[in-house]
Amino acid sequence: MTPRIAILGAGPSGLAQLRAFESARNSGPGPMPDIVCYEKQRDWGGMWNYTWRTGLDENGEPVHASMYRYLWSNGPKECLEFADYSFEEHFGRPIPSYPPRAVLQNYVMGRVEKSDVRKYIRFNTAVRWVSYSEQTEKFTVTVMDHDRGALESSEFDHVIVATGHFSTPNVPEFDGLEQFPGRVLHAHDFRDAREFAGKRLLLVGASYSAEDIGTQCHKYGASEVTFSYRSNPLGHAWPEGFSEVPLVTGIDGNVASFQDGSTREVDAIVLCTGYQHHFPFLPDELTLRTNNRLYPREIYKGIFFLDNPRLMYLGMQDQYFTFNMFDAQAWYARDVILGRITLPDRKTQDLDVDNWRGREERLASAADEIDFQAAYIRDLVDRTDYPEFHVEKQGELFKQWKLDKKKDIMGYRNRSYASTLTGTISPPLHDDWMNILDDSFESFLENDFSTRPSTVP
Ligand code: FAD
Ligand code: NA0
Repeated sequence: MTPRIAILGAGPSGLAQLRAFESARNSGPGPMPDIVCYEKQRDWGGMWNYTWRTGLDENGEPVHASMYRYLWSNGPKECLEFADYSFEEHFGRPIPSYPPRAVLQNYVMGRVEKSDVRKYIRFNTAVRWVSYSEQTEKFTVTVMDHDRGALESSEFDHVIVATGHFSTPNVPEFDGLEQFPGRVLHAHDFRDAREFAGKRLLLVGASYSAEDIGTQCHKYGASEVTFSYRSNPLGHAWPEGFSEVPLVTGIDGNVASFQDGSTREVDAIVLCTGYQHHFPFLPDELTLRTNNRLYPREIYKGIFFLDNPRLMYLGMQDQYFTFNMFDAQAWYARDVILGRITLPDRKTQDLDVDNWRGREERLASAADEIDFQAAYIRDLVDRTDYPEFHVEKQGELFKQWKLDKKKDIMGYRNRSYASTLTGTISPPLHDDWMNILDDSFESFLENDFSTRPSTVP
């Protein structure tokens, strides 16, 4: 019997899974499973599809996108490169290390456009519910086909959840927010920094969203940016106009108070307080419960749901590595489904998870975290035919990236790094990142990038 597989989501993780099966199909004969990928958006790309919409989409589904205008990669592209598809192959020439969203999206989609996987995807189709029968050992996946306006159900032997985890906002409450006279929004609904030009902005949170939305609003003319942290400040050498204060204790009119007793007037508040892993289409017994961390507990090898390994999750970790980590997971999941890798018994799986969790809990620095995620990926890729890529070298680039940000938070995107695939050092941006206000695909790629010297760390 040909196994049937449902892939939920056609973002980078779901597409990695389609690409993994395509690669096996192209590399020789052998039975391949029947695959259906359900995607609620009208196109592939997941988080990388920009939309102006917030709240609900045209079908009444929650808007998936948390990306905003003028978003540039926050890590060097050399750390995201697929092992089987270099940036140079895609663009036909070297491009700078920090591309804007549309350029990265074009690269990620370019690989799948060259393969023949689009035919597996049912677009505009939202997964509503997944159940599992112990008797038949099959999953029933119920979806809403918005083109037909009809629910339908099908049976599968394996389900791969690739629905992302940066779409359902974590929204805390602070005293006085309901009376605040300005805009209050979560980072998930942030779209255009120009809205905040001339405004005094308060950002709650001290991670990537706060850092990036704060720097971007400064770039597009916000008059003041205040970060309020719960645990630790971002700690960068911020230029004039920025400050960091402890957690908000309350808001009175337009005056925010903080744990250190300080107060300040603000015009708008953006809650950059992270996201929840949210799977409204799964029953309790199949739901992964975790916060945003490098090694969620309930999944063996970061993929296989311990209580039912026929259910797999991709991309559920906190992420330094992204696209190539999704590949590593997808190739491994594929090989388990094809019987090329046999999963050990439950006890061995539990011990393996405990071992990785123990390591994760002892991590003391960002450099340790990067090494940890690189080791996790190495453990996966060494067991499949995923082309060799230099994950440890990419880890070293991530460590350099961390140092570059510490040195110059507003200028780190002007740096260049060498591809671990081709060895080519990226050309510099055509101007300092702070001066580039147009982030469109066309305006980025019309530059010849060879007129300025590279700034190599
Ligand atoms: P997603 O990209 O989130 O894709 C999940 C897909 O599942 C979506 O297409 C969604 O529509 C679909 N889906 C969800 N629910 C359902 C359902 N019920 N039925 C059917 N389909 C469903 N990574 C980087 O490498 N570099 C960056 O610069 C970067 N910037 C980021 C900026 C922001 C603001 C955010 C939030 C994330 C950023 N990331 C970045 C991380 C990003 O999440 C990953 O790059 C990547 O998109 C994760 O891929 P994914 O496929 O796991 O999830
Ligand atoms: P993210 O920054 O949205 O990145 C997601 C933050 O929220 C932590 O600082 C946490 O504090 C804080 N927080 C949570 N609950 C809080 C509360 N009740 N009160 C105060 N603060 C609270 O989320 P997280 O999870 O990193 O941090 C939550 C992803 O989006 C990342 O993977 C990132 O790569 C991506 N991203 C990328 C870009 C670009 O590439 C831009 C934005 C986001 P604490 O105390 O837990 O530390 C350009």
